[in-house]
Amino acid sequence: MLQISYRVSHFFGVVVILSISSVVIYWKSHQIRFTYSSIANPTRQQKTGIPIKACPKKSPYLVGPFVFHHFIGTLEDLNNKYEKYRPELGGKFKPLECQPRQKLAIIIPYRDRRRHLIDFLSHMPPMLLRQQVEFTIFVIEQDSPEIFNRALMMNVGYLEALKQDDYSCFIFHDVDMYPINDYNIYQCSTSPTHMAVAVEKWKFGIPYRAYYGGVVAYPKTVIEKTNGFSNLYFGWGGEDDDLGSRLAVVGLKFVRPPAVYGRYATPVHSKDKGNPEAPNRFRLLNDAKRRIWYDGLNSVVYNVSKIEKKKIYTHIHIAVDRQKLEESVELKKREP
Ligand code: UD2
Ligand code: MN
Repeated sequence: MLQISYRVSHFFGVVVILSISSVVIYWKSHQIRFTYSSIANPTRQQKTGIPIKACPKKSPYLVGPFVFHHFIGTLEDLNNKYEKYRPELGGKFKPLECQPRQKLAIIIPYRDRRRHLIDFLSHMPPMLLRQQVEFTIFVIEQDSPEIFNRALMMNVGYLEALKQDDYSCFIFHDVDMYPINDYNIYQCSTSPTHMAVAVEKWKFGIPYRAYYGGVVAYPKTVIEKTNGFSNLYFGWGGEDDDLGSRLAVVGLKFVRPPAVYGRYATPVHSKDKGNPEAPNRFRLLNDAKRRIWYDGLNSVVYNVSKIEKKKIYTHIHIAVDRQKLEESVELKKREP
């Protein structure tokens, strides 16, 4: 990409300076600079200080299908791999060649999946940079010993990310799902989007039509409308269907990318010890539509035990008191 800039110079002769990335012409009191930059060396444009244009609607760097590989190495190796993209502390990545259109927070409900997390952190940034997206990955880890609660970690991730920056788009993401086509763009439209439509563990399909698990993208406005997500699904299952019910209550429909784009690799894994099937999930689902007004962002309670701003992502540790949380939801329900 070629950029041209002009400024007044204190030098009065005629000089032409050539370098690999730029040509600078000094003529009388004028300085004209022609700069060439490419995504392969994204730091150049930052140094020039030239104001950059809005990113195009479609990134020129997309490659279509690509393969998921396990990463052999440590988090430290990944830090080095991404140094050239100069993420801000906490892992805020920005395309350096243009001004992104949205600020994306990727929220990962998490506990004790280090191998999956390293694979995620290895796999995602290159794709997101090709998509010219500004993004931060937030890993929201629920402290032990309470039973894992995925949707609760989604609420917490949303609230905590907004304390860090004014994100406009939120993608809630399983740590063990890896997109394998970069035309599946990690941005929000005005509608909520279910992105995982061709999932390897279901032979690159979905288990049922209304399925809403794995990866969903919500603009901030939609999360406000649905009062976030339910706080009450402790254990595996049900919470994804609950998300779908909330949308119906506020009169919204989710959209999906075409199946050729919404493809995800999903490594086989066993069930986690701290996440047994939620025994009350069918009962909760039965009144999901009524609970939306009092079970969500307006009744969530939690404590942040630690925030770690790592080089390439932000790791937030959360302590949950189930009894307090359930009481808070109950109190909200009784409010006139
Ligand atoms: C399915 C859904 C998932 C969710 C879940 C039911 C797919 C592809 N995914 O996933 O979206 O609805 O069923 O709750 O259909 N996690 C941890 N540590 C734990 C437990 C869970 O990090 O101890 C996180 C992690 O991000 C994981 C996600 O929660 O990817 C979903 O849990 P899972 O992978 O055990 O459930 P799975 O694969 O059946
Ligand atoms: Mn899984």
